Amino acid sequence: MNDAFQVKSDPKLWEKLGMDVARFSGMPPMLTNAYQNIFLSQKNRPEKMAYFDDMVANIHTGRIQEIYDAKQGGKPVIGTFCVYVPEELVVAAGGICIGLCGGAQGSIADAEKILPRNICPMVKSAFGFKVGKICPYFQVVDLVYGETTCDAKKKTWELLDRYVPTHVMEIPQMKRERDKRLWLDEVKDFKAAVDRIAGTVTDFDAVASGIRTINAKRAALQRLNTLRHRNPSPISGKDMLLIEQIAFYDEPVRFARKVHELCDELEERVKSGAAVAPATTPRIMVSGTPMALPNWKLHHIIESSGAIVVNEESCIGTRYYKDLIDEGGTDMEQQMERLTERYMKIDCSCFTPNDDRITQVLKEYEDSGAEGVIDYCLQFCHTYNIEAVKLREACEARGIPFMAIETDYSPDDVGQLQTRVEAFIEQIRG
Ligand code: BJ8
Repeated sequence: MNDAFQVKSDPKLWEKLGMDVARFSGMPPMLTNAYQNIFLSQKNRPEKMAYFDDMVANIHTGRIQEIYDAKQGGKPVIGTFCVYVPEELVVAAGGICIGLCGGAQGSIADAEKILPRNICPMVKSAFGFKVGKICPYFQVVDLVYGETTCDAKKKTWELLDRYVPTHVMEIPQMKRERDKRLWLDEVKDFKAAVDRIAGTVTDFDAVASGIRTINAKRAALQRLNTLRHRNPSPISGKDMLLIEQIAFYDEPVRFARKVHELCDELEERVKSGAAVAPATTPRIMVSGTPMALPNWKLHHIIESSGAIVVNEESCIGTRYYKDLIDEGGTDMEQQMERLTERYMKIDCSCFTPNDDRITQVLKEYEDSGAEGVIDYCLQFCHTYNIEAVKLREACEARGIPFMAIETDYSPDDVGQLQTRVEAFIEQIRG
């Protein structure tokens, strides 16, 4: 345990961002405590995790200051809620793209003063952060870009627009040729909107550079995910999830460099046999809805129950980095088409049919050397919840142990989930 670790505070900066400083001041100590218990209590962590610990220590200060300074320098800062919004085009315009999905219970009461209670906790958490003025990222963005992936999101954006300018990108729900054309137009509209805020028109070279930068970030995560699949695992599932979460707010070039430094260390660990758990530890793959910061609930339950998480088939996971954009486009039109083609491969359950996702889950199960799948569904997410039926059938047909859970951010069901996870691990152990 590292008692010196502390999530830092900067009330003056928060004041400048128009936050509810008095209320937010309680957040860093709470996060410090949770981080020490969940992450720093782990044994034999890779040394290069120090950078990512530091990113958490600076989550409300140093990184916010960087973004604030960039904004003062005229760079556009855009918040997003979904991996369908192409961050390459924000980077191409010299801007910063921040994932704003909410993963905390603390902002849900703020949201429930306005929104119905029986909707997805991720939507409520994000909305509550803005309404309560208790998220520095929400306060620093110029505008947010939502999408039409699910009903809870698309209707919430209409209300969110009262608090922060909210643009909405239409994501088709099928992948036919006419849907692809619609999507291409949406991507072009997005580029125009970003360019307007940046006061520029990004040209071919700038877009090529944005694509290279984000491809490099995704490639670094691919390398890391391949290394974490080794048995015995050189890194815990919790640390991997944390890195996947940090990917949504760190500066992309620095982030990729730090991920590669960690990979270099993991390669050494693999050679020397240094691991975070013995090779006999039950290996679990998690699939399903994303886990936004600081949602570490399921991973902590699984890894405290004697198993290790070896893959996240999730948007904060492989769905974010499994595909790269073809860099061979020779004019702007081709670049946009190739970018759109890559985004069309994201297999979110908002699509119908979405059988590619079932195939992908089975592939990742094989690649990761997992011994069971836990499908994670946030409460009231109907598309993932119903898609779990097909996923269960596909897993059971192949003899893959499968468990579906539906939960939210509240600690109330932790005991019950722990019991179910322990029984599942026993089933894997045979
Ligand atoms: S591409 S998974 S990031 S939409 S969990 S808010 S769908 S009710 S998050 Fe997602 Fe984009 Fe799809 Fe990925 Fe709605 Fe479901 Fe909540 Fe969801």
